[in-house]
Amino acid sequence: MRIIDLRSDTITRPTPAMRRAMADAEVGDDVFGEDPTVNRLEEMAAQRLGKEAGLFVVSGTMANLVCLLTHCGRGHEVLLGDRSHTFYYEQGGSAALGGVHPRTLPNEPDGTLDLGRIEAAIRPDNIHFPRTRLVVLENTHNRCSGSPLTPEYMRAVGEIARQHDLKLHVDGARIFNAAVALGVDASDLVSEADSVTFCLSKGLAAPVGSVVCGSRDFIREARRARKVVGGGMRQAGVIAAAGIVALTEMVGRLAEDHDNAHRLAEGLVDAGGLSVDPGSVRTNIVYMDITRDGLLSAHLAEQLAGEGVLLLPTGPRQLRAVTNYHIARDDVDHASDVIRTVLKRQGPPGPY
Ligand code: TLP
Repeated sequence: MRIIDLRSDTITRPTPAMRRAMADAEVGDDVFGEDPTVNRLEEMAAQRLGKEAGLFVVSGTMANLVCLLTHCGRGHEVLLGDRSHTFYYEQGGSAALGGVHPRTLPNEPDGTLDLGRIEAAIRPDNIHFPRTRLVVLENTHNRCSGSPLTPEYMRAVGEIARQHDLKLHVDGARIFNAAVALGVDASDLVSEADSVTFCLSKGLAAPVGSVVCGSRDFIREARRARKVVGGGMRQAGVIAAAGIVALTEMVGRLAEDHDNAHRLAEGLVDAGGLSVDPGSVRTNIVYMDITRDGLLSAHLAEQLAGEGVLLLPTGPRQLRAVTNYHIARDDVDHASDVIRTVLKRQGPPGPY
């Protein structure tokens, strides 16, 4: 059966060039700072994002955790979106391991946080209050249609943070998708950020890894945080080598994923039983809300899987599709045909 896996861009497998680079990688002990391939990746990543230094970590979750632990101490408050990955999907790691107090603000549909709400949430100095220390933004915003946040918006938040002596962290798991969608340099999106993380293992198709970027001093401290969470790796050049290929060869093709995502959304606009808004699809993520009475996402996903189309249920009545390196235009057309056919087969809702 033809399988079209749209559950995530994390499913991407390394390219032949990555596998060759991995086999040939020069390595050393990275905890001693002696892996030349890791060092090269860290330098390249920092340079791409306009920061002084980088730190290679195993995952986006570890990248965000290490940054929050580095910026914040116990009892410090962090302002972040109620739909942000850091709040929603990371087990509350910074609270569990670092005693960091999360304060959520509502994400707007485009992934931003209202500037007035950010300012209003910053605590004055008062013995009753935790100390506000950090603001977290996510770009692109996964649970907000994969929206890219503009350089102007990012700078506006950076300015508020600076005025109030706060730090700004950017979860840029898909920052290169944002840069490509907006036609800007990724460094323009994070010029105000004290730390930024991005994933090599999503749309860029590397098998493992994320990079944290920031000032030299920040990265020195972040390296300690990575070690205490067990993230000190040894001959990690074997995986960093794939990351170098990801950064140099895979950014340019992301526009293709964005076109395909838009095409998928367009193809589903009038599929009965689903609500999809192509206007909200700016990058590689498409959300579909089920409008058919009584139909649940788990059930629909199971039926689609039976026909070879894999989607991710992201709520009881919501599904997500993420286009990626392995998905061609023709796959998208086939997937929307399958989704339409399976929806037709559901028939009218039964009595409840
Ligand atoms: N997101 C995954 C799932 O966890 C939902 C996905 O399939 O989209 N920040 C953002 C914005 C992310 O989307 C993700 C992964 C992470 C951080 C965490 O990265 P990993 O999975 O490498 O820990």
